[in-house]
Amino acid sequence: MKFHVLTLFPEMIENGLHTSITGRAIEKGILSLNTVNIRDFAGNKHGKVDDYPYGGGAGMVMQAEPVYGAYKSIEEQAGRKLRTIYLTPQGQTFHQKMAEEFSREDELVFLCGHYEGIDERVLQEIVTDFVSIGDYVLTGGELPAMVMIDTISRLVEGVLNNESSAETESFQDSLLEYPQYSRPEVWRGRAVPPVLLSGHHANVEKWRREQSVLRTARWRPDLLEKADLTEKEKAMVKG
Ligand code: 6GU
Repeated sequence: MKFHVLTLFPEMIENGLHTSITGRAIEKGILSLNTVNIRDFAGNKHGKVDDYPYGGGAGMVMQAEPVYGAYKSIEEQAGRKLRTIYLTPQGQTFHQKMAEEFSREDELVFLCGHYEGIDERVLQEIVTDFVSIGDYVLTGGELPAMVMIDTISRLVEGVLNNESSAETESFQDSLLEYPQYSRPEVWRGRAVPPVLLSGHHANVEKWRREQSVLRTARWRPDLLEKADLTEKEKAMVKG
């Protein structure tokens, strides 16, 4: 999978993604990361890429031409039009199913805005998907692009070494995960739940399922509507 990122801050993207699991996958050649500095397409010697908004108002707007030039350089390299995601609070909210869909592409372009946004005309020309990562406002699209790339990356074959990791996903968006414990058995007076030390696999699975249901009811009751609960579990979360 090849990720292209159009940004004024390529070092932010590079530093973030050349780390940990995504970093290793890039080194192994399973993922590829190509950052393009929009400023390199400024078309003036000062590298200026923004200007005042028509109609007035606060802040600056990123101009169409530098963004278009940066996008075109990628399109020419790829030899075809590519799915192009603009990170914006005005987009559709990102979710796991969307990540699964994007993970089926073999090349994706991410466009990161700054200031008060990007000239609407270039967005209409090149963007295929408008995506937000949640209802809060960030200073730019770089962190959201990294969030999306990280989420998509772990769905790509070979990025996680763990073969069962893909199967957890399917239920990840309907119930929260159960709590995990490792050594020591007692830490600062807090013991590991005895069932986890029992060696009784069926009881462990039963306990984990119950913990998932209880946690979801406590912290994300909205998810329970989609979750496939038994009658016993429904009674448990009511009472
Ligand atoms: Cl995609 N961009 C910005 N600037 N803020 C956000 C966002 C995106 N998603 C949530 N907040």
